[in-house]
Amino acid sequence: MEEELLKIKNDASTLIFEAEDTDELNKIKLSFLGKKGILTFAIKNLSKIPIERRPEIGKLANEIKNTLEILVEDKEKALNIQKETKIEKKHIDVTLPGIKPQLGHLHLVTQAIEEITAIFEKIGFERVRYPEAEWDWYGFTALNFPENHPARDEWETFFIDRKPHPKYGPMILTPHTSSGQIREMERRKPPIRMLNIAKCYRRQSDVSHTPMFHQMEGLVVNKNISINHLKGTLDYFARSYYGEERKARIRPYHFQFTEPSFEVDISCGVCKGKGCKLCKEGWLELGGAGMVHPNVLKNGGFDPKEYTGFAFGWGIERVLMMKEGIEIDDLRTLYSTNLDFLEQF
Ligand code: FA5
Repeated sequence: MEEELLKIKNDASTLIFEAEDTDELNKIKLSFLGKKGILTFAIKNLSKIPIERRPEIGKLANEIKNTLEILVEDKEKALNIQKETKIEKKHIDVTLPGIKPQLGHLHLVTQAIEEITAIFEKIGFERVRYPEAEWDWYGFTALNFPENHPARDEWETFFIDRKPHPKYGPMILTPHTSSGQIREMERRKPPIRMLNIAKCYRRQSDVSHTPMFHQMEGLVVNKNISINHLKGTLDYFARSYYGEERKARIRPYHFQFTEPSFEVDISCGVCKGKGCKLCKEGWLELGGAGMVHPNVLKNGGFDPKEYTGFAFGWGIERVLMMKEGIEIDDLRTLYSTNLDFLEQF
């Protein structure tokens, strides 16, 4: 019985699909779904199958009936549209104004990525991308996170269900672009000027967090790199991206993979650093930065006595919101299909 029903479904779907006009479609509809139709007959015969199989087969028969009805309805619409356009073609009025096709545009996060990349490329940074499915080694261990250290929890990581690598440990969805630091050091010799912009994933979803977001990571490694180079780069970015009059400042902070570590602030564009409702004390918080930890340089294959470096890592969504001067009520809107919101940018 099951096979018979599936054959009816296949036969009917093919015929509906191939119908060339509504008359033909109606005939097909009648021959399968009409009072004396093949499917109607099969459904009536359900009483002949053993009682214990009846609910299952009955459910299948109903699903097939619904599917065929939907297929007929869709085909009817398609045939009608075809008919109308044929008529229109016959009576084309060349004096009527044309219908302007709707123009799309890049998503605002993509726009921001392109702009930020251009800014850093001007001062010699190279845009790279590293795997989103990453080994624990690159995401944590090589970045100076001790095994079982609670700091790992802060990153709320997604673990991939597969056998851990004997050397690199479990596979994860990268929770930050800092995983690119070690990969870049393995790939090339100094001078390194890396800009890694990529998707990151964390087990977080609320008004200011999305499970997938973007980070931009800068890494510079060479001989004699100091905090001055970091500060100069931050000021250059603040001026280029936010506006000539904007400045950056650094405050002490803690990250496992940088020493010393900083939080980076950008002077507020609304009150010009005086303090207002948007910023409170004249500064807006951008994200983290610091001098590359000697252990990280070692794990990347460099001698920390010979080389030093700086790194910074910020959320693109945050960087972008600060530029637009917008506080998005719910960050998740960025990745929704809410066109009313997205079309504004
Ligand atoms: C880091 O991820 C560090 N790797 C940054 C870093 C790099 C420090 C290099 C020093 C040197 P943190 O967890 O604070 O740090 O994340 C950085 C930024 O990513 C945050 O300020 C925020 O803007 C963004 N971010 C983090 N989680 C989410 C999320 N779930 N949704 C949206 N943005 C997020």
